Amino acid sequence: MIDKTVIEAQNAMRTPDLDRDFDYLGEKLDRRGIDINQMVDRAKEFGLAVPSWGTGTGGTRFARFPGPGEPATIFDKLDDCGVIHSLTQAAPTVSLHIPWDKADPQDLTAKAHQHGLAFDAMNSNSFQDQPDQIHSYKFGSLTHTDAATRAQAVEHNLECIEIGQKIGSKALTVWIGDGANFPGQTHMGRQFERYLSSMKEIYKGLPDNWRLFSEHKIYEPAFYSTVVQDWGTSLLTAQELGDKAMCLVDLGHHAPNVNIEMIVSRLIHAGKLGGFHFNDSKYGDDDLDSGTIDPYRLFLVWNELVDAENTPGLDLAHMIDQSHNVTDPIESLMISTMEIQRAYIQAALVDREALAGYQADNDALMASATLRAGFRTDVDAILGRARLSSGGAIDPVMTFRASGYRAKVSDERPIANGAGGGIV
Ligand code: RM4
Ligand code: MN
Ligand code: MN
Repeated sequence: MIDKTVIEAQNAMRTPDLDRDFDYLGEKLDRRGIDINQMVDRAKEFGLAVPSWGTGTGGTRFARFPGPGEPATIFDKLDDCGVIHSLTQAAPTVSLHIPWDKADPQDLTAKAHQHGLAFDAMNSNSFQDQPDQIHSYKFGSLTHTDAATRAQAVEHNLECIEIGQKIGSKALTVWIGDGANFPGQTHMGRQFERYLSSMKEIYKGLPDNWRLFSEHKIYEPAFYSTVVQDWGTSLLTAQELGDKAMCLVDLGHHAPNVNIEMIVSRLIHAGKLGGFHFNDSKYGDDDLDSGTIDPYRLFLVWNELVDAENTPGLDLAHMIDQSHNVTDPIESLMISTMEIQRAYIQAALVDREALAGYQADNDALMASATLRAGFRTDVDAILGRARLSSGGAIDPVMTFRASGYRAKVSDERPIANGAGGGIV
């Protein structure tokens, strides 16, 4: 994969600067009563899941422009995920999408273990028709008016659980595109009832130590109404299903300016926050790299999570869900991994006691300044030191470029077809 000697040589070049930056930041944090080494430990313990589908070049509904050396199989994708983890040391798991990633479970686990990886949540796909499929999802899947079509979609989700059990996954994420393009096209109430009864069938097949994540999204592919369009619907679903059902928040699935951190707070309050799909967006479900458009919002989400980190039962799945249309997907996923980790550490720096005091005194100015002090702190040296001491790269992107990995796999992997649009 990535030659250890390349990582070492790259790190050797950067270690003197890192050491200086680290010492200075340590001194500054000390003045704030923060032990920098504790922050390094936090950064080292942090881990998230990479989406297998994010390792390929994405596209819009207009076009897709493939890059060189794209992964052709799930095993290529796992190799790429191995690279991301070896350089960042912060992405130890992979989230699979079925049927895109269907393969012999033993081969999947063998390949994952080779890279020190494990599997996070399984993702079902009833938003596309597969070649061998009997009933079409054109007019819906879990909510379709036809019982046989719903049963087929339920069956598919149960199969995802079955595959997941064989590879050590413990969760299923359900996102459906069902909805309507025209007012009057569907009866919104009855459609939701059909959704709930299908989800109950899936829930019945969930092993005891598994969780079912319900993922909401405001629109697309349905443009008038979407069945699970908001966190309210997602929460209703999770509450109706039972204890193993939780809500998953994809940061890109809200209208612009929606206060996502407040949604996070509400779901924590309800005991129903299960996990995230991290990405960034400007207009809709843009699936841009995390922290590249609105890093402050990412920080504010993490602020809620750090604030609630000792909540009994809170066990979150941190996953990325992005589409990389113009960048090298490995580089984008590494940048996102580090930006998510950065927001987490910045949130951990917030002086929560002082913040609570200012909130109690209604000192709005100092409360917001206390919060921003975390966001304004450059924690690069903490992240770099965490990676270095775990065997990763101080600068993953530059090390990746120096490794020649992309050129090497370009020679080995078949050239991807560039014609169509779409996410994968
Ligand atoms: C959706 C949603 C799902 C993802 C698909 C590919 O917009 O974010 O999580 O599985 O895209
Ligand atoms: Mn998602
Ligand atoms: Mn999405």
